[in-house]
Amino acid sequence: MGRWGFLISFEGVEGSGKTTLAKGLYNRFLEEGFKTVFTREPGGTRVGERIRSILLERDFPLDPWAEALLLIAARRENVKEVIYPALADGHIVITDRFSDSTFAYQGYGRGLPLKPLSRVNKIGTNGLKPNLTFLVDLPVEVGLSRIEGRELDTIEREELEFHQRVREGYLKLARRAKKRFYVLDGTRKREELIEEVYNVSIAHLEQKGGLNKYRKKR
Ligand code: Z5A
Repeated sequence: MGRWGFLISFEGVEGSGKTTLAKGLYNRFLEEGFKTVFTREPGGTRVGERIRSILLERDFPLDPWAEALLLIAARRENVKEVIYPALADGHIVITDRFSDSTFAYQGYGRGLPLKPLSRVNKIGTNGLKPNLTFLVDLPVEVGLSRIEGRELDTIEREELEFHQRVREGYLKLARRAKKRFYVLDGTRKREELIEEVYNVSIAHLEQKGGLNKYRKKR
């Protein structure tokens, strides 16, 4: 277990800036000589990217459980092929979305019951949970206005109330797991946010085995 790495997830509604922050943190870690891997959900593997296209580029309705099961299947592949091997090799793994997305979107957004969703999700994750989750919170109108003008995917085209339920759901999840979640105000400047995300991550890594454990050998 001495070599076991550290898993950081980024969560938030559309246009919250979580991808910008996740990639910003990843690049900063690389510059500082940390062993780090970036992945995203749905995606991260060949099957995951195909599932992503099915879900986000579809123009046909899909049963909410079918949607959840496809997302969890993609997660299982990502955990098995990318996340778990990198953690076993002592890397810091940064994932743009993870299980909390399923609870927020399919649970709170689509209305699927959380308990069974959580049980099925456990098969996808093999019980793996992030060590640290950044929730980038902001009013959904602000997030949606940031992505205006680009071609919207199937979930982005959902009604405003759906996105509001997702935002509220995320905030409930964060209140329930205060130790793991760090909530950021996504309306702030991105440079400031990247700095904060980096400093908070460093503090957690120091507590969990010290920084040298995660540095590349020179
Ligand atoms: N989904 C799900 O339902 N269930 C699940 O279990 C999982 C996913 C895993 C794809 O996710 C979809 O999958 C998603 C949920 C669903 N819903 N949809 N659609 P995704 O993460 O790939 O897609 P997304 O949420 O739509 O991401 P996004 O639109 O790329 O947004 P973002 O990652 O939050 O933001 P960004 O790309 O970093 O930034 C958006 C824009 O804002 C961009 O122009 C930036 O330059 C700008 N930006 C970023 N930060 C700032 C700040 N601080 N100020 C001003 N402007 C900023």
